[in-house]
Amino acid sequence: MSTSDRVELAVIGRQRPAVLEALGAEFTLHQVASVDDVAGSLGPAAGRVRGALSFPMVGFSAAMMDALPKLEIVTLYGVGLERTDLAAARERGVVVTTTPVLYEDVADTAVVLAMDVSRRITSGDRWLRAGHWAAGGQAASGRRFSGKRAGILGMGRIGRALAKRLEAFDMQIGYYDPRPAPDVGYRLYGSGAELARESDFLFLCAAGGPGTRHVVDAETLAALGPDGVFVNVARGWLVDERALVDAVTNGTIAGAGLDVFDDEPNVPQALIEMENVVLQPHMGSATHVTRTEMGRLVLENVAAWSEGKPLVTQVV
Ligand code: 8YV
Repeated sequence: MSTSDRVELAVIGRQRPAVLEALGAEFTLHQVASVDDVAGSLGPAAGRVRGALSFPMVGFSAAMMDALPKLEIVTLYGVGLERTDLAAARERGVVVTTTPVLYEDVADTAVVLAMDVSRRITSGDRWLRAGHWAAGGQAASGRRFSGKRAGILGMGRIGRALAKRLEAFDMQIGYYDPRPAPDVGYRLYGSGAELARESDFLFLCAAGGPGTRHVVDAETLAALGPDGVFVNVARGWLVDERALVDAVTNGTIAGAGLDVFDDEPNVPQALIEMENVVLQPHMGSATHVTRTEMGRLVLENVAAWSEGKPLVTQVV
């Protein structure tokens, strides 16, 4: 195939170098400089691009699809679909794929954050490094994790993987999900606030689709109470972040473990300065094995599409 016959793909964001290298051997890749102006970013290539790589946090809007009239496939490096217009994709005959191999790692991250906050691991580390132990200080005790009451908001694949782990810690598990999951056998509560009232640890694992903004609000945090720990491995906008800042500052809740934020990568300064909060830069799925698998799925889906074979992990 001559260079001019090569299929052209648009690349959104900083995709995995190994994925770009593998695709670059076969396809012509165009990095999109601005997702707000895909057509302007790509110039005449916009009319030739037939596939695109994106991330869930950017997604793929109808306007982005309109900028690429020959688009046939969007591959997302991740699983969140909230910023990808699936209806618009269906209308245009564009297929969308994700990388559904990250649930176990995200569940692990939720456990780590909850244990870190309750057993003061990161703050103890900071305290030791600052020389307080060597200077004769007495580190503060933490809160027990095992055997406590865990509330899971969102009993999807991450929620289920998390529950399995929490059972091993002898936790009493309850959940809230607008779509009940009778097969799990855990107690279903009528609302997030009701669940929070009966929980020592409240885990947010829900998908961030339409109508989910601020599902954890001041009322839910107040219901969790001054001994409660809140963990978010889902999406930042599911929580009223201002109410969360107030809750950890005022002792309305005991602490929080947060992997996601409302306006990533910007994290409220108040959270950064708080001792009873553990922060992660959206790393829930970031293990070598999972990220490699995610990259492999992107490549396999693009290869299947270009060869006219069934896609590996198609959602639309
Ligand atoms: C990924 C995510 O880490 O899958 C998702 O929806 O938010 C994360 O697991 C992210 O897509 C990679 O940047």
